[in-house]
Amino acid sequence: KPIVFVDRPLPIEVKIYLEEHFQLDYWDKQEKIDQETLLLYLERATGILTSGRSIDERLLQAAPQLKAVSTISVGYDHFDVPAMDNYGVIGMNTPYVLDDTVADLAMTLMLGCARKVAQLDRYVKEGKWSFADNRKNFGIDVHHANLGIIGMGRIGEAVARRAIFGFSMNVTYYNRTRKPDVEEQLGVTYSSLDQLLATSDFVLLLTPLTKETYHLIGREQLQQMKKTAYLINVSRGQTVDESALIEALTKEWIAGAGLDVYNQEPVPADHPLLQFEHVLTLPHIGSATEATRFKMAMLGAQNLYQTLIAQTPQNRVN
Ligand code: 8YV
Repeated sequence: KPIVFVDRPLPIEVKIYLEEHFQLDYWDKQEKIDQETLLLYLERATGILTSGRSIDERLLQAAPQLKAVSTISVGYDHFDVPAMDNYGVIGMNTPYVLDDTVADLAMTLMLGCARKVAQLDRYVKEGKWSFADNRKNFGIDVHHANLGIIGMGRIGEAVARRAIFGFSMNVTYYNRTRKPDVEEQLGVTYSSLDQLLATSDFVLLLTPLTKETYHLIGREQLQQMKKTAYLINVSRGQTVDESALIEALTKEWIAGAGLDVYNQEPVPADHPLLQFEHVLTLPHIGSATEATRFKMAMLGAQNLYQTLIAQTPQNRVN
């Protein structure tokens, strides 16, 4: 049986599935793998199942038998794809199975920002509820508001469906390529990035992290947004220039932000972004429901089977 290095704990069913087909080097401990064990596992691995490990030149050099790496995530910005191509290593990800779950979280952040959910939860629990000043508790409407989606992939479509059919929102999108079929099916409108920023009440980031999308939202873009608008990020932290965002929040260029992702994760407790009342923060849980994380782990395992045993790769990224 080919050897697969698994660098994280898996649901038992997924482990059993993998053991039917592979010999496992299985690191399921909470603490980080030590260098010696890592090098030993890499030395003999034909496949790797991971979720955020950098697959770079250094790792590829240490893994002479490696043929395939499967990530339990849809994002694969931790893959150095050109280097993997050079070493003849196939990369795979887990699309589709998380679309609805991530879309649900995007709606959660939007609604949470609009109706000040976290702020007001603290307010009630801290015994501050009084009728005298309840105007401060007023939010803004999500229904019929303008939503601008940056990155119209499968998750973007899932959000657009919720926004249009559930909340009667007007949805515009900006994407590398135009999607006429999605426009027709869902009634979304294509727009330039400038136009989207200037007209949206919620600007939602859903792009993968690439050289082109790194710091896509910076000072200039934040200044283009409405003063009443919220920035929502469920993609990758690096699509936003965080110091520009801090400036925008301080100078009130925008109304607030809903963030699931950050430049550095976990976010350090003293990070300036955490000091703002009107920034809703979550710990990168876009796809984190029991059911979806299970499907993602199983698909990650099946991807290795398809490539290494069945020789019919699926969900390839290179
Ligand atoms: C991952 C994610 O599951 O799929 C992605 O790209 O960001 C998450 O859903 C996360 O990286 C942990 O595995």
